[in-house]
This record gives sequence, structure tokens and C-alpha cells, in this order.
Amino acid sequence: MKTTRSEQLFQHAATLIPGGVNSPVRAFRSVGGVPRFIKRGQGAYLWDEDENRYIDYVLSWGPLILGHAYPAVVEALQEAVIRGTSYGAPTALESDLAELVISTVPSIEMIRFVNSGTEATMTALRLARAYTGREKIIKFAGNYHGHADMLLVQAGSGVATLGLPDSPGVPAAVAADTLTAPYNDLDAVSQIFAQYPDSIAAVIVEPIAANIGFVLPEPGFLQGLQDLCRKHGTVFILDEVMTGFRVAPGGAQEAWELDPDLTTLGKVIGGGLPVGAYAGKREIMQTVAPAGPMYQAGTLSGNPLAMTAGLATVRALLEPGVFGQIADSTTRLIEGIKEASRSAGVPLQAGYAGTMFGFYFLNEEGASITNYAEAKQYADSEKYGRFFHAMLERGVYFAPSQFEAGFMSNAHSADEIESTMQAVETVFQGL
Ligand code: HOZ
Repeated sequence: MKTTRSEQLFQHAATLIPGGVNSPVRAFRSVGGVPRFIKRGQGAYLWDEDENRYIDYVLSWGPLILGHAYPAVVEALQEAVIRGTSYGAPTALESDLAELVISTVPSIEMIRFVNSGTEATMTALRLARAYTGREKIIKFAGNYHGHADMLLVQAGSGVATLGLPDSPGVPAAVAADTLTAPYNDLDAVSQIFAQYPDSIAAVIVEPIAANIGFVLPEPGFLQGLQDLCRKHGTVFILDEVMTGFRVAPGGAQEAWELDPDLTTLGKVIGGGLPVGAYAGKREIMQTVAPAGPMYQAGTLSGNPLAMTAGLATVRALLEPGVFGQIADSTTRLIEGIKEASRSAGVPLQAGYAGTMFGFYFLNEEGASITNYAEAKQYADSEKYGRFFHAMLERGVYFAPSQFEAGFMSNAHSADEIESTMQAVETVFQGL
């Protein structure tokens, strides 16, 4: 496969941008080699600058649930852009998207749009602290909630991929109020509550630990967290930036019948443009300025292009049969990969929920990964790197890290799944 142009572009970018990328996992550090510089995307496919074509299971890290350049989204954006790109003043579009999200995600009564998932989680925590008058928060080891200071503690995603300790530059005083527990360990959370019964402002959790690979919640874990929060007057924040509109149309909270106080969203609700949101119970959301005293603002928040792309995406996704078809493709792919791993004798842990998925190559037959410590212990990153490059050679683009999730779109037809499976079966034989 010719990659000359990507190599040249990467070398040039590295002289201008730290590591040559604007987000660390994109640099291929954990799998080695040169990141592909992308020229265009259409449907289920990406083309790089050397004109190599790939079936894309990264999908901009989740947002593109309809595939690249989905016609209804492109047309809506073309119509919107000639009316101006940003007004810094309210629009009807913001209420249209707000109504759509509120009517689809069970627990949400009010919503505030921001520009990224990082902004959403950071502000949801400020809100929880303002609402409760408390300062401590609980997060889970390996859960990634963006890169705000108090959340870069035992974080996942790029931090896990690069094997970084907690980031320098985070003041110890800011991190001191972030208490951590292992994911899927309710007893550890109970112990923290026993130690600080009236001081915890919020528990924030990824319903699926999807920034250390893909770890599903064990039965009762999320409900148990919600119960502990209710008991202690703590705000329960479900971080659905990845799972929102992906695990089910109403997110993980619909799938597992949860009622979080606050929800954070991003990715799908922006249809590929920069959007985040924090949302939840009216009583708590009324604390946000100018309705209440907790301040948060943003020049481009709720901008008309992002709202337009989000509306077109969510409307198309909610058309009858669309979500189910994407979920069926996910099931077919992952069940196929599991079957192929059994036939080839490759120890693998694979999982999926709705339209997202992930798999680990295990370095020990029979090992099971339920949290970050186990992911670090049992995930064979070297084997993942070989698999990743062999798939890339065959025109299939999975995440360039064992510690990231995969995503399916409406554009992935039976043909793309079939081609992917043929490549997987061949590659597994040589692993
Ligand atoms: N935080 C994203 C993965 N969970 C990576 C985003 C990117 O590199 O674009």
C-alpha cells in the first residue's frame, strides 16, 4: 500500500503541530506507523491522500452514525451556510434540537448546548457542585470525560493509549477533590460514601467504559450507583457523550432504565460538527445562568451549522427502522468476529451495545476484562497493533488503539460487513 503522501504530510505537520496531530490517539503511537491523512469520506468509506480506500469503523470517533457526507445532512448544511455561520444570538434551531433531544432521552427536561464533550462534562460537574454546595466528586478509573483538569485523573482514551500518568499541569488542589473507584465496583463506591457521606457533589460515569476499549457495566452496577446517589443527595451524572443515540435512541439510560439527574451528550447530536450538551432535571438546570447563578457561556454555543447538522442527523436516525438496521449490522459484525476468533483459536473478548462495539486481544486464555486494571493486565496491545495494520492493508480502518471503541453507521451494508469479515478471517489465521 502506497502511503508516501501521508508520510510527507505527517512530517510537515509535526513541524507545526505537537506530534503532528490535533488529538493524540490520531498519531498511531500505540500501533506504530504513519497516520493516514484523510482527503474525503463518503458513506461507509474514507479515502486517504494516497487514494487508498478504507471501510471506516471510527466514524470520527462516533458522531457519523449515518456515515460520511449523508445527503440529508449535507443538503441541510448547504442551505444553512448561505444564511450565515454564526449569529451569537438565539435561533429557533436551538429549540428544535432541544425539543428533539428532550423527547427522545428519557430523563432530560432541559438542555444547554456547548461545543464539545469536554465542555459538557466540565460544566455538568460545576453545576452539580453549585446545586449541592459540595466539592468532592467520584469518577471511575479509566473513564474518560474529556480533558478538564479535575477529570484528567486516572483517565482513559489517549491518556491510556499513551500509557501516561495523570497529566502534568493539573494542579494537585484541583485533583484533590476527585475521588476514584474501579469501574464495576459498587462496594468501592459505597466505601467512599461511607467516608464522606455528605460531601460528594456528583458521581460521573461512562455507562459503558468505552475509552479503555469496551467494557459493559455488570448487572446492577449503574442502578446501584443511582441508588447510592439518591440516598446521599448526590447528583448522578451519566456521561452519554459516546453512548447517547448509540446504545439506543434514548442512550444507555433507555437501554438500562436509568434516571440520571444530569446527562452529558456530544458526538451524534452534532452530526459531525462540534457540539456538546449538558442536560437533565429542570430543578437542577434552572441553576444555570441566566436562569440561576452558575455561570457558563460560549461564543459558538448552539451555532446554526452545528444545530442544523444535529437536527438532520437525529431526525434521520429516528426514522422507523434506521436505528435497528445499524444495530443489526453491529451484531452481525461482532458475532462474526467472535466466531472467527474461536475458529482461529485467537483469545478475544468482544462486546457490543446498540451501534457501538469493541474487542480486546487477550494475552491469557480465559481472562476477563471488567475494569481498567484488567484492561492493562490482559489486553495484548502488540497483537492489536499487528491486527490493526493487517486490516488497514486490506482496506479496513479500526481505531488506532486497543483502548478505543468502534462504531457502526447506516451506510455500512451487508457488503461492507462481508468484506470486513473476509479480511478478519484471513488476518486471524496469521496472528
Ligand atoms: N477522545 C476521542 C476518543 N475517545 C478521540 C478523539 C480524536 O482523537 O479525534
